[in-house]
Amino acid sequence: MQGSANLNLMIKAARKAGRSLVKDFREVENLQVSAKGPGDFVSKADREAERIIKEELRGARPTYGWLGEETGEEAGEDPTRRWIVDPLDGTTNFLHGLPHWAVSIALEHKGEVVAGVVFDAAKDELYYAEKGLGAYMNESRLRVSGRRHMIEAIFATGVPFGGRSTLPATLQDLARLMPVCAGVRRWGAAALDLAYVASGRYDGYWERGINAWDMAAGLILVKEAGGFVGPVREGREIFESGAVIAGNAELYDPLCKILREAA
Ligand code: LIP
Repeated sequence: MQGSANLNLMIKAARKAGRSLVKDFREVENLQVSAKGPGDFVSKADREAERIIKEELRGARPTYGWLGEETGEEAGEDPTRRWIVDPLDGTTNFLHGLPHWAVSIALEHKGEVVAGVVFDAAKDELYYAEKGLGAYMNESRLRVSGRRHMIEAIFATGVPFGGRSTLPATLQDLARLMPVCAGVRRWGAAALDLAYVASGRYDGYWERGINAWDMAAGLILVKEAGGFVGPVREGREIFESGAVIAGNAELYDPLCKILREAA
């Protein structure tokens, strides 16, 4: 795919941050056995990845706004464009030496995500999409799955941890969905859950209580791969409500029905 200059810039930044994280990830694997554990080290790795991305993106496009997990929100001279960045999605996996985490970078224009990059650096899988140009993983075009029956479908979600208020609703979702599908996975990285819906590995995904930076890039991957995305509660904004549903063309509606009834 011949992407725009902005997409190429995002890919360059994601690869650079990914290289730094892969180096740190090897160290984290060693630190598991230390008494102190890898907590502080991982926070540093996370912040360093955001610094690298910010330097690349803001260096090249100084007028764009910024929303990053580590450094928060900064308005830009151009109020119509902003980067939405999670330098390390799946931090808990990274911390525990589990190779399932990603760099996530999105570009929003006039409130709509127009380009997204999710880089799974540990597996060297680069997912990217641009509005109207399709979604890709490395060189291959992505399509959502063609499964039509809930009972054959695998869905992903995130189960809230650490006393988060969205836990009861998520448990209710699971109680309603699990008996009628082939399984639910909880792998701990929303950006990759969405990338896996885009690539047809999962048939759908939903999660409550997540942030714009966890999902922004993944949402355009799903849409450009022929899938659908929407809020858990009809009429709400996805980013503002922090609750999202994504699915292939056949199962998005039945999934929404189950989750919205539960809500
Ligand atoms: C995480 C998500 C994960 C979700 C967690 C958290 P982080 O992002 O990707 O799927 O369940 O609540 O938001 O904190 O690793 O960037």
